[in-house]
Amino acid sequence: MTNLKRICRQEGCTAATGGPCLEGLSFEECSNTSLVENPEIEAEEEEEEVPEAETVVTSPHDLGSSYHHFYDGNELTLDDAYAISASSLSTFVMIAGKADSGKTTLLSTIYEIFQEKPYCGYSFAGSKTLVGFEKRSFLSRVASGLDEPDTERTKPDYDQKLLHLSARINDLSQIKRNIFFADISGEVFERAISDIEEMRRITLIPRVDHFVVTIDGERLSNLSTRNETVNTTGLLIRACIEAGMIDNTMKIDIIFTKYDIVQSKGVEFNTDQYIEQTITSLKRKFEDKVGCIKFFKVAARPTQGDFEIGFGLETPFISWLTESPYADKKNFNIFLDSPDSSRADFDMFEYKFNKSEGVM
Ligand SMILES: Nc1nc2c(ncn2[C@@H]2O[C@H](COP(=O)(O)OP(=O)(O)OP(=O)(O)O)[C@@H](O)[C@H]2O)c(=O)[nH]1
Ligand SMILES: [Mg+2]
Repeated sequence: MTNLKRICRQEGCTAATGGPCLEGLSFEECSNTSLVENPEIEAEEEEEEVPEAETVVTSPHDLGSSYHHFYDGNELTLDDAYAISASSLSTFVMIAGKADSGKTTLLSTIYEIFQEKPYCGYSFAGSKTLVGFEKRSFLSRVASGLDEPDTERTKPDYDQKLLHLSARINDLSQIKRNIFFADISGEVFERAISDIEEMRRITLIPRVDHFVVTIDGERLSNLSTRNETVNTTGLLIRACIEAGMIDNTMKIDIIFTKYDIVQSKGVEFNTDQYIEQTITSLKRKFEDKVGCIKFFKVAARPTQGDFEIGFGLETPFISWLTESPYADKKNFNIFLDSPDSSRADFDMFEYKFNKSEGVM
């Protein structure tokens, strides 16, 4: 495109822009007119030459505030969980224990009960990980055609993915609460017991509000497996303490799972009495090394006797949902009292993160 334009120096004449010449002359004849360089066209041409910058999006967050992050329903990363936790009061729970001890079943049972009715005075208020829960629950469905309900084995990796649930108190007197569960394979914990470096790879442990350890009631109901089962649990807690993963602020819940089996097959071997001895022994060993240690007998998915689904799970669930040792700390009251209360949990997790990284 040419960059010359017509101009006319005669005041009031519009001939240069296509109007009539005041002198009645053609453009070539009139001495007031001339062709000069057109800076606008030059600028346009320069702009055209510059290739449009390519937008490289490496993260959804690069898209700015117009971007809406949609969760695919699978387990969450820590980053996702922190973002969600900033929206409401939140707690993080880790379920640890030997393989097959019933860890995943605890979580999928809570989810399944919530599908049908309010639980412990709370109603289901959503989940960002419905697919994650469904994957864990589908084997237990009657539709699966299995004689006995089962749960998919959790994959033995260190990729610490989280399941999420929101619940709101039935009278709506409080805002909804988030609860995040880390469901890690028992094989990972079994390896970590004998290898402190493996234990340190489970980096989520120091950041959780509740550290839950499952002890398999079925194995306690068998004379040949009960001692090894209790010893392994003690070793697991000790290994966490020695690796610096849990300290004297951590709330530990010990759950004796499959309590329906304890009350059927286990009766013959005084398994209830054995459980009481185990409680005394674990309290003696760890009470002064952790924030608090509590014990529960649970039949999350009973197959024996008259137990209802989720037997004994209410009390621990309510404490997981509502109690955060970090919220009790004085230095967090400033966040909780701040006008922007949504920051409270995020700041708590930042605190916990810094603490686990040794920054504080
Ligand atoms: N009878 C009975 N069986 C249960 C109960 N809870 C869990 N189970 C069964 O115990 C088996 C193992 O349960 P999971 O929840 O998969 O165990 P896990 O600890 O997650 O196992 P990993 O993922 O391999 O570490 C499954 O067949 C469950 O159906 C219970 O309360 N009663
Ligand atoms: Mg599992």
